[in-house]
Order: sequence, then C-alpha cells, then structure tokens
Amino acid sequence: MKQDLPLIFSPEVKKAIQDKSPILGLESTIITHGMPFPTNLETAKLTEGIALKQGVTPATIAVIKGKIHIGLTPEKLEELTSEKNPLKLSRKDLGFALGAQKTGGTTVAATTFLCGLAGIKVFATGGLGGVHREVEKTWDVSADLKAISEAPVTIVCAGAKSILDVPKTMEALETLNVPVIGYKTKTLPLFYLSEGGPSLDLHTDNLDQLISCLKSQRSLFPNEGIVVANPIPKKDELPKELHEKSLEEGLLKAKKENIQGKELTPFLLETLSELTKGLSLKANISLIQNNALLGSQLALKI
Ligand code: PSU
Ligand code: MN
Repeated sequence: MKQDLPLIFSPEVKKAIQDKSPILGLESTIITHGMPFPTNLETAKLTEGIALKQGVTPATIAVIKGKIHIGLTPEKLEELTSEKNPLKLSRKDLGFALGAQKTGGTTVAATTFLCGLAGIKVFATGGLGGVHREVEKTWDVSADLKAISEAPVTIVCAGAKSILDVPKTMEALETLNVPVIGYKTKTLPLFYLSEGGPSLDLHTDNLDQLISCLKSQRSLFPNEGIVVANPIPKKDELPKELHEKSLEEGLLKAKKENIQGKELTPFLLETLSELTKGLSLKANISLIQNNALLGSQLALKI
C-alpha cells in the first residue's frame, strides 16, 4: 500500500486486518445522496449491525476532510451525515477530494477501488450504476462498470437500478469481462424488483457453490471484480404497476428539468421515493440489508 496516502482505518477495521478476520466493505453514496437524514444514518447503522451479527467487521468507506476513511466510527458517521453539501465521489474524483480536503460519499466505482487498496475482498451496495437510458444521446455510462472490472473485489448488489438501460448495462459488463452471478435468481434483479432483467447464464441457488465459483474466478483473474446479483426479498419489492408508473413519471420529470450527469441517479431515486410515497425507500433499505447479509456470508468464506 502506498505510504503517502491519507488512509484512516477505524480501530475495529485495523484490528480485523491484523487478526485476518473477515471484513465487509460498504459504500457511502447511499448515505450522502441516496436517503434523507436521519433515515440514512439509521440505515447505515442497521446495515453495519447485520455484518456484526454475522461476526464480520463492517467497513463503511468515505472521504472526510480529504482523508480516506476505511470504517467509520459513530462520530465520523455523524460527521458525514451532517455535512451540508457532501460531494458524490466517483473513482476519478478521489485525487481532487484528497487534495482539496473535501468530504463526500464514495460511489460504487470509488468504493470498489478503495476496497482493493485496503485489501477488502467483499463489498455490499444497493444497486450498480450502469448504462443510462438514451445513452446514444448522452454517452452517460457509469464509471462503476469499468472500476469493477479493475478491482480484486466481489460486489454484492440487488442487480442494476431499473432507472438504467439494464440490458445495455449487462452487455457493457460482458465487454469488460465482469461475470454477473445470480444468487437464487435466473434473471438480473432490477433493484426495486426481485426479477425481470436480462436472463443470467451464471446462477446458483447454493451458497457453497457460489463461494466455490467466486474462488475459482479469483484464482483465474486475481485483479478483477465479480458481481453477485442478490434479489430484493419478495415481500419488500415494489408492486410492478406502481414501479412502472412512477418510473415513467420520474424519467419524464428528469427530462423536463434537464437533470443530467452525476445528479441523475440521486434525482431519480428521490423522485421515485416521492412518487411511491416512500415505498421505494423502504425497498432500498430492505435490499441493502439483504446484500449486507449475503456479503457477510461470503466474507466469512473467501
Ligand atoms: N444509491 C443511491 N444514490 C446514488 C447511488 C446509489 O441511493 O446516487 C450511487 C451509487 O454509488 C452508484 C452511483 O455507484 O449512484 C452511480 O451514479 P452514476 O450513474 O452517476 O455513476
Ligand atoms: Mn454518469
């Protein structure tokens, strides 16, 4: 690891590294840009609690005042959530954030990279970023995809966000050599929905088999990422019609208000939460915890 980097490990994560005990990485854009206060803080704590219950040390990753934090103490978590205008930090933004002493949540792209840097093998998030709709006009393809292909990390997610062009997102992952393995699903889950995306060639219902496949892939390609697609529990998914209707309305609103670039994902998620009267937020809270549980089970074994 580079000596000159401002990396701060929480005492718990430091100890887990020393003891070689399992660690689960967690992203922080979901905290800074994905949920309103105090739901974000409560969800972050609940999610960390799930890892702890499995005997895994959670490491929420963020940049605070120009320092990379691997694992947030309760004080640092409060500091992050009370920041007035936190940045949304993608991988490319990290150097600027460090140099200019900024505070921000790290996206999947940035968190994956930082997990690799810190030697954290498994990371749980909500849903991947990907190829946005109307990409032919905007060229908006999340840096998450390339970053995943370049980090030695297994990412557990509830598929790709349905606000995206999901089939194109799958194609882009294929081009980048990133395997997407469905766990207890044969189609890519759509974040708010447990199924309905493109069919997955790679899938298993068996946890031991999943672990064995992850190990094989890791041996073959020690420096590249793997995606595990873990559907939202059926009981918490959005009703299909409500999902379709509010997504349509949300996408139209984004167009009308000319929302683009890094603002688009947070805008659509917030708008969907309004349009579904909080049901999509409830779904988001459920799926991140579900991913933390599977992520912890994997972290214990790989
Ligand atoms: N979850 C949220 N809001 C977000 C994101 C996740 O509730 O903004 C982030 C994720 O961190 C993901 C990123 O990596 O959106 C993708 O954004 P973009 O399309 O700008 O790369
Ligand atoms: Mn983008």
